[in-house]
Amino acid sequence: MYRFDRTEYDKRMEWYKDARFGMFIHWGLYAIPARGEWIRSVEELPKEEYMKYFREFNPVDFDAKAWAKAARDAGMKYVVLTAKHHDGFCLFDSKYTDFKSTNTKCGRDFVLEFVEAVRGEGLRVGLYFTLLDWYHEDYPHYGDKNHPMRNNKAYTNENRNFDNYLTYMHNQVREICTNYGKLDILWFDFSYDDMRGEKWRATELVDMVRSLQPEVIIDNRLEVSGEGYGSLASGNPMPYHGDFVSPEQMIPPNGIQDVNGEDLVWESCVTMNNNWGYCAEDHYFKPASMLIKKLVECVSKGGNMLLNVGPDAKGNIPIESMEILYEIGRWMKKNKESIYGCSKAGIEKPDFGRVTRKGNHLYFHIYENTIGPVPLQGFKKEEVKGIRYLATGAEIPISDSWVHSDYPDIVFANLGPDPVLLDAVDTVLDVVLK
Ligand code: H79
Repeated sequence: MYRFDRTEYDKRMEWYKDARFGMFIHWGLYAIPARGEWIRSVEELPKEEYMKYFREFNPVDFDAKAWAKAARDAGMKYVVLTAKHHDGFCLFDSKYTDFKSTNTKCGRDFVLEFVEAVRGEGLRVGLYFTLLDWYHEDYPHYGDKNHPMRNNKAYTNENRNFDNYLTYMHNQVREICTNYGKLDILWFDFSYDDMRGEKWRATELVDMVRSLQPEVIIDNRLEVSGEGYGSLASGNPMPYHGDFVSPEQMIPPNGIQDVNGEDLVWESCVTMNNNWGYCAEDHYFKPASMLIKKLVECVSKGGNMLLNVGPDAKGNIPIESMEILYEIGRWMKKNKESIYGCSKAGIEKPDFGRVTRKGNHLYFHIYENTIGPVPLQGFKKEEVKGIRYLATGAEIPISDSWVHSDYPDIVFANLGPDPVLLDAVDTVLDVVLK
């Protein structure tokens, strides 16, 4: 019988809840055609056609240290790399397949280089591993009738032995949990239709993972991927319950709670443009200021943000992404205290922005000008020890400018000559309570 150990759980989740901000990296053969990571399925490419990218793959600029440094400079605390995506191509030296990076021209184990570089920057390291496999002969290609993988001409084998596939998949998970040192996160993707839970032999899989990596944090996609939050939320945790909920390309409107209304741990994974894998034509990047706001939104709702980059075929993170990371990093250097270790403020979201909280610090993120002094609501005037600009430590004096004759109970911050420009993110007030 499985018993959920709350103490153990809280202990292993501690660093992760404090971290709040991580980098997702989608990278593989699909960087060469440069039309996103779903290309083989969406364009129904037969195996032979996709193999051309396997023969060509030679990311001469690959530099795991550069990726890790970009993440650290952006203020991210952990990095998750696609060890294997749905196309089945392994960025690690699996002994169970030939379809791996060590068998390409470059002959490198990118997962090995990655984990070492990420740890070298003092960051936590995670591996993404998909449960699907479009390369393996025994993977049953599926889908509801509207799904592009239904009757996909690229996958024609009929005599599949799914158990065979599961053994293969479990063997590979054992490899990544054995050969690459301590992993902080295992990010499984994804369950669908009736392919969930024990269909993946999930209890056995998680037992194995935990025996090899006792402290690893696992997402909830062995159970669910967007169809509800999983069994931890339902109050009846299965042995393979996820450690965190994994909303994709969305930020939950009210954070995420279990059946008893208790806050759950969650992480929104988000792309910078509209693709996970490198897409040469997709220049529709969100501005850095918007992504900073989204990060603050996640934290203010008690969650993490995992922000994606899709390096190109040579191994470079796209210049647009580097610029965004740089901008976010500049902001994080000044304002990280309002992110790390922070969570919900427990007060109503103000019109002009959002609030995060850590202990007796309320961090007011002010995104737009109010007319006149900014009303800071959600606490009493008598409770305030002081107000500072988070970035500089400059005092916002406790003075008459706080008092508005019509609203004697509300604290107003007089930002004086520093206007908050439209779309600005750099006015963060640190309200210290007694
Ligand atoms: O790895 C990223 C995605 O490739 C993966 N999860 C994130 C983290 C993912 N796999 N499946 N899904 C997400 C959901 C299915 C999306 C699809 Fe489609 C909609 C598949 C087909 C239609 C988007 C549009 C992808 C291809 C076409």
